[in-house]
Amino acid sequence: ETLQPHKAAEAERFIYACYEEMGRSREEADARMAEIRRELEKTGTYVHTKEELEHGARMAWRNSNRCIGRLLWQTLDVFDARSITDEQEAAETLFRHIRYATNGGKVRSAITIFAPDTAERSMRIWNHQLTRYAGYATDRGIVGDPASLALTRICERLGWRGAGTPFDLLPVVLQMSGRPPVWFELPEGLVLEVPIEHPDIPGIAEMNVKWYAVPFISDMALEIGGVTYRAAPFNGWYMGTEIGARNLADANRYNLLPAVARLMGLNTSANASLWKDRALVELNVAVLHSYRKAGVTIVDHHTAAEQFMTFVKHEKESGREATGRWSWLIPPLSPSVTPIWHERIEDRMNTPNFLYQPKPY
Ligand code: HEM
Ligand code: NRG
Repeated sequence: ETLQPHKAAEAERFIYACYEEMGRSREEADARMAEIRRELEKTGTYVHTKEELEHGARMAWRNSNRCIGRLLWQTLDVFDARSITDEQEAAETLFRHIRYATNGGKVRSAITIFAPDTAERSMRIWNHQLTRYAGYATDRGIVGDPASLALTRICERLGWRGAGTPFDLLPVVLQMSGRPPVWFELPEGLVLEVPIEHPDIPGIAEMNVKWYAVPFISDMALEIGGVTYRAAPFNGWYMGTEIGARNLADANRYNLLPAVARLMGLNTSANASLWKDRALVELNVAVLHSYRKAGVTIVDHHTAAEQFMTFVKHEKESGREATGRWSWLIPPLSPSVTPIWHERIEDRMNTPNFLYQPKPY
């Protein structure tokens, strides 16, 4: 096995850090490393214990430099799905995760971890998120989420047909190694959605815009101690600006700022009227108001930024230095009004972590 020296080194760095954080003795870590070395020699890989998997996933969240929500890294619930080799069972496991995390709106952070790429059979999830809206190119322009154009076409080639509304939930597409991809429609009623309305601009509700309650990132690889889990979908809850300042506002997404500005009676012909800025604020007010009214967990960017500063402080107190990518941590609305704007933070990559991986399609 040519990968073994690298893998042993990665395993060693993870095991000693993990066991120390879990309050295990040096002897326990030594014994575990000896066992891992024997397993590596015999099989070329090694299998994490449940607690290594659980703490490793939490460390990966803690090390996610682009994430502002890391204060709560220790609260991540970890579901072990490493024994699943069947698409149907995998789909049901994903639906269970969605139901557990959504929790009627009181969102719980969770991750489901499928077999690593070293397993006899491993899986890839083709979707970027478990729940996302389809995007269709029509003669009258794009309907739905332009970010989903490519995956939507692929789903259609696989035989899926959406209703053609701007908010059709895509099916989940799963591929086991050595097999063709299989798609599963999300069960009716599984995905909680929030109609967007504004506390005092009635026209906003009439736009009939909605968003799903919970983001489930499903295309990143989870790397723990030299082992790569390519299907490890995770979720927390939304920060309002992700929806109000990006998904609904970006010109190449739902592009709602001109419509909101018109509802507000703003002069959209003069940049200097700041119509985009004013519409952006009200759209974000609407998102936070709507999620709150629907009883769905969401955090505003000011609170999230304060929580992030607390995370940085806790890390220092724990003898670690928080790392982060400033350009992602500052929110896309009023960034200089949050404490992160005035902070210096090092963008160093620690492991365990979540990594981008090549698209399977
Ligand atoms: C990125 C907030 C939970 C891992 C982000 C971003 C935000 C955010 C605002 C930037 C997204 C963007 O600009 O597209 C939160 C909040 C959470 C939370 C409010 C509430 C609990 C989690 C959890 C994990 C996680 C549970 C993993 C276990 C990540 C990763 C990224 C990220 C890996 C980078 C994604 C990418 O590069 O596209 N988070 N997060 N976050 N978060 Fe969190
Ligand atoms: N901006 C994306 C979601 C990225 C991850 N954000 C989180 N993650 N909040 C969007 O759908 O708008 N999380 O695990 O909670």
